[in-house]
Amino acid sequence: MPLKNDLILRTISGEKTERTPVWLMRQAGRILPEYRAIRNSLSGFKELVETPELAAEVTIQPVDILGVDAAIIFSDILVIPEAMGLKYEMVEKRGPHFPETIKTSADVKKLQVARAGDVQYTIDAISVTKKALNGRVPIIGFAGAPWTIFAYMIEGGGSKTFSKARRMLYVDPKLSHNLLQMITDSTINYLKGQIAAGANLVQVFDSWAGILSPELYREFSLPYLKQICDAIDEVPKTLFAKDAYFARAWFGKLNCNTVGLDWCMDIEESISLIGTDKALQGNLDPCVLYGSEERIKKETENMLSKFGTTKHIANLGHGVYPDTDPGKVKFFVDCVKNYNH
Ligand code: 1CP
Repeated sequence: MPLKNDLILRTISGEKTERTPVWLMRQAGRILPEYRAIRNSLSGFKELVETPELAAEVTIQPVDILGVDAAIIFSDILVIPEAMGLKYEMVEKRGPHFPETIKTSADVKKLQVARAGDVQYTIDAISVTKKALNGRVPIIGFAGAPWTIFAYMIEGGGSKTFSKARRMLYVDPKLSHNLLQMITDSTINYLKGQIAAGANLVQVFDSWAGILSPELYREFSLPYLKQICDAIDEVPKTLFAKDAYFARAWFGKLNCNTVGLDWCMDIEESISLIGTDKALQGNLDPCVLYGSEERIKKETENMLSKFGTTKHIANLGHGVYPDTDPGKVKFFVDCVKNYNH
């Protein structure tokens, strides 16, 4: 079915579009009271992720309510470790927790490379979303980057330093590479499954890129990102690596179409490091949305003028914070839509 709004795809391909497209990282499931209403009627986060009709419903909410130019499928990056054999729990108000973690090569041996069918609920959620959207906007599929997934599997949950995960890279590089390769193969299978079900583009989140030194990043993250980019050629690929200042020039050489920037990355400097072949996505500080409408407008327009008229997808520099007023989010979206370059 042809897309009615394909602004994002045309922007990625380099076309000068009628306006800059806009969506927000973590737009589904954080800020909307309509999301909380559904979420509170269920046993927990996982029930929502694993029920395709409901996951589709919360995926579409921001399209209806905020008017964004893409839907990102409602799921989590942690479905991959679970599909590989490491179950996660989502603890209310605290975040993810893995009762078992990876400590030895014997633990790695117990895991399997996941197939797309091992995450059938998200594949099905994409099919249901596709049908319900009826071509209104593109669907973004996603996965965590191998390093970020590895970090949760070793650490067992969120952490400020992920020091157990970083320790593993020094203490047992062989185990680390084996596990990273299994995650990479699983991620490729999973993304291909999402694309077959109807994802129009995919994004890889390397949320914990910034805690590695450039040397470690080059050895333990970049080669696996490259494998993913090279394996996926059906749809455009976006790479978002938080705090990875040192990696921007390397990303310019990867076989991806779009690079996401966080708000601390200078726009002009990023363009010169990454080059003009890639589209760029981002990068407003999510805290701008706590400001007055006047301030939001000023900051948004400043960002839009710096990125210029082509190859830019407006977004925040990381996920929208949960206590942001949805009215301010809508105001941001409208500022982008109304801006005349
Ligand atoms: O009960 C709840 O509602 C739990 C909150 C929640 C939600 C709504 C979690 C727990 N995950 C999600 C959904 C989710 N996660 C999406 C859905 C679509 C969207 O809203 O855009 C996406 C894209 C993610 C991706 C994700 N999960 C990332 C990468 C993006 C990023 O923000 O850096 C990461 C690191 C996670 C792990 C995770 N899941 C949930 C939490 C609280 C966390 C972070 C844990 C930590 O502190 O390390």
